[in-house]
Amino acid sequence: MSGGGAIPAERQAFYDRIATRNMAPLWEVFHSLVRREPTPAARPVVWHYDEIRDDILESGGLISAMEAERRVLVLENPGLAGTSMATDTLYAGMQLILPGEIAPAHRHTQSALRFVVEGEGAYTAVEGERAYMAPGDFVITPTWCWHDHGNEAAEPMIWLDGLDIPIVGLFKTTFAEGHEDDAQGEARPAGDSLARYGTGLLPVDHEPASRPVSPVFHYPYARTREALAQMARAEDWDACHGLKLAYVNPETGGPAIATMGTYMQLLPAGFVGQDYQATDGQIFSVVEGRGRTRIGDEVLSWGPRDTFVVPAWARHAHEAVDEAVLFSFSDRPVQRALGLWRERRGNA
Ligand code: GTQ
Repeated sequence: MSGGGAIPAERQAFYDRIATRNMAPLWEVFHSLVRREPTPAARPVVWHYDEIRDDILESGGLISAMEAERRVLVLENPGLAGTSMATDTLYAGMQLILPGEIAPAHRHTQSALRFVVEGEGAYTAVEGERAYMAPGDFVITPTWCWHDHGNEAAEPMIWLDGLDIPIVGLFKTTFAEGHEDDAQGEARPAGDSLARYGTGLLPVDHEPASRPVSPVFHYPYARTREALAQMARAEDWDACHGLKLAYVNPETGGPAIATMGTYMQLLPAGFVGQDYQATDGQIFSVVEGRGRTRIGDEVLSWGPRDTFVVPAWARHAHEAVDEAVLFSFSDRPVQRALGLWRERRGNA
C-alpha cells in the first residue's frame, strides 16, 4: 500500500514495464478506488425560478421545439461542469414548449420524468395517450416508450425534466430513435390509463407487464395534494421528512420508474427538520411554500418553482417558513435493488 510521495525508481521501472502489458499496481490507487465514504462531485446548488425564467423564455425566441427536438436548458451542477449532470447519477433540465408547438415523437432507453413548473393545458403523449398537464403534475415516459409533447393552450409551459441519462450511460445501454411521424396518432383517449390503473383498481384480468414499467404515467397534483392534506390531519410528522410519499407503480407497489425514485413531501409551517443523510443524491422542485435547507455548511433558501440539489450523503435538514410542498427525485430504487442504499438520521 502506498503512503503517497515519491515512487522509488525500482518500483517505477516495474510499473512502466507492466504498463506495456496493460497492467497497473492496485496499491497505488487502492484508497481512491475503495473509499471509506461517498465523495460525490455534485455540490449543493439552487436555481431560483425568478432568476432563470427569463432565460428559459428567451430560448423560445432562439430555436423552435421542432428544430431543437427538445428545447431544454440543462441544469448542470457546478461540481460536474461539462457533464450535463445535476447529480453524480441524474440529469435535470427545464423544458419550454410554446403555444402551438410540438416536440416530435421519439423514444429512448432513458426513462424520463416531467414535473410541471408553469403553465397549463400542454400535453405529453406516451404510447399514443395524451396527458394534459397542470402545475405540480408528475408525468413519466418509461424506457423505450414513444413520447411527444404539444402545447394547445395559450400560454407557455415549462417543466422540470429528470432523466437517468448517466445511469444508462454507465451501462452503455443507450438506444434512441425518431418516430416516422412528428406526432403519434391518438391510440387511447386522454385519461384512460389513470382511470384504469390509477384509482386503486385494476382491470379484473390484468397481468403485470414483463418490464417494470408503471401503467399509470400521469399523477395529477390535485390528487397528490389531497392525500397529503388528509394525512396531515393525523399529525404524525417524521422528524426529518415531514410527510413524505413515494409515487408507485400500482402493479408492483414498487417505484413508478424503475431507475428513479420520485417523492412528494409536506412540511408544516415552522417545521425545523432533523439532520438526515442518504446515499442517493436528490433533486428537489418546490411546489408551495418558502423555506431553507441546510446542507453541510451551506444554507439554500427556496420558494415556489425553485429547483435545488442535495448531493449524495450530504448531511442536510429542511426548514419550512410556510407550509411547504416539495417534489423530489433520486436514484434510490437502483441503489436499493443492488443493496447499496444507506441512510443516517441525526449525528449518529
Ligand atoms: O423530452 O424526451 O430534457 O429526450 C432530455 C432528453 C428531455 C424528452 C430532456 C429528452 C427529453
